[in-house]
Amino acid sequence: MSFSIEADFLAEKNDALAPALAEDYQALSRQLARRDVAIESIVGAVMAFGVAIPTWGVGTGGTRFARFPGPGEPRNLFDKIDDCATIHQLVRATPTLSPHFPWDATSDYAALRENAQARGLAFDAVNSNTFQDQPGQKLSYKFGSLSHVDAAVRALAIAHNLECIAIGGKLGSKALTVWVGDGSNFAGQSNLTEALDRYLASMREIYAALPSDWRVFLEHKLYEPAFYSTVIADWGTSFAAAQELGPQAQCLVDLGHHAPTVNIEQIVARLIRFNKLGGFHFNDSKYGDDDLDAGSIGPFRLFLVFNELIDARARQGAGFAPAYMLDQSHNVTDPIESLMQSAIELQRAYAQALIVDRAALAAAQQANDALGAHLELKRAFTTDVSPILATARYRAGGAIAPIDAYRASGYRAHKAEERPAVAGTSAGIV
Ligand code: LRH
Ligand code: MN
Repeated sequence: MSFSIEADFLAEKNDALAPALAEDYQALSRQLARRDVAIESIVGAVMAFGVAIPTWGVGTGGTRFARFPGPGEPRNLFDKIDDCATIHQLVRATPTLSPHFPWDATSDYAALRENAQARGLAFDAVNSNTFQDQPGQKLSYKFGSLSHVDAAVRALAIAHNLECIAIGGKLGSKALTVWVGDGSNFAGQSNLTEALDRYLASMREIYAALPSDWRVFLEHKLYEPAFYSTVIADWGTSFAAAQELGPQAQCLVDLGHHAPTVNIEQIVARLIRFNKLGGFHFNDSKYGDDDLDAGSIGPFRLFLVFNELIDARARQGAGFAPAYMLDQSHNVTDPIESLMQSAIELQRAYAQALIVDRAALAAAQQANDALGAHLELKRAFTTDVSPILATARYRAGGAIAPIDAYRASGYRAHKAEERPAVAGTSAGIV
């Protein structure tokens, strides 16, 4: 029998914490009421917030140097669904999975979909992978994929993306995320313009295969695995490519895919303004594409991204629905704990962005009151909205203190028994 956390156990844990939470909630409710903020509306919005779990983030991640698997590693997508169901059971904010192929390849996608649905989960965007060669693959992606100089390699990469669309269709997905590591390590190694044109020609074939209600997300990245030039290196190239491809093509912003000093919230605002913001891969970073837990390095920057999203929603209305997904590598933590806390940090940034006094902010901006305007954002960012987040979880049947409940449940120890450890060390992200 596969262990799962019992509802009674959770209720017992919550009962012990509920009185203190109610007290903290009342205090925050009074504080926000003085600022004309109806706390109940924020709780409602947080309860409706959802972010997708990256299936590749449910197991322990690694770097090119090494990966140190933890106990009870998920062995396949069904184990990952069990872990994702446990994450959603406790935080009530992660109702979808974003799968990656062929890492998540299986024989029966209908059964997979049913299994996920039975656990209250659905599938968000599917991710293709033309940045690794598969065992027995005749043509290599060593020198690129969709932009490769060899038409046969490009055709292979195109076919893989079409296969991902077909699989996604069986899973109920409505979007394909295309990130390619294509680029060069030496000046002169690649013709920078011809490489882009080959990429665009390949993407046109993938675009043509999209069902009418699907989107394709182009994911830009400054560098890695290429270290001199990258075909889709920045938001400008991604935007121009999406513009050229058509209305179903949009840009995906992975927070770790920019130079350390780049103003990402402004990139988000620009992509929104030009109706090309498709979604996010949330994570955090200090140096490169570190894939650290969202909000663990720069929570203010994460808040500023959500501040742009709320500003845009006020402008664009309900139709504005970027895809929210996490994309992280959990090298030294229990992935379930990191994913739960990361979902909570996104909810925190979202709730704080919702309590910004937008009228006061606009007035200060209009008056060129630089500090006044800044302090309107800081006031929201420095508001401890934890009682709102815990209340949203509690009302949705989750855990008031998810990590404590998870640790007390012994879930990981049970999984270590159920899932025999895989011998040997490895390297790489999965
Ligand atoms: C590339 C990336 C991309 C995924 C991969 C796992 O760095 O962010 O989104 O395909 O990580
Ligand atoms: Mn990503």
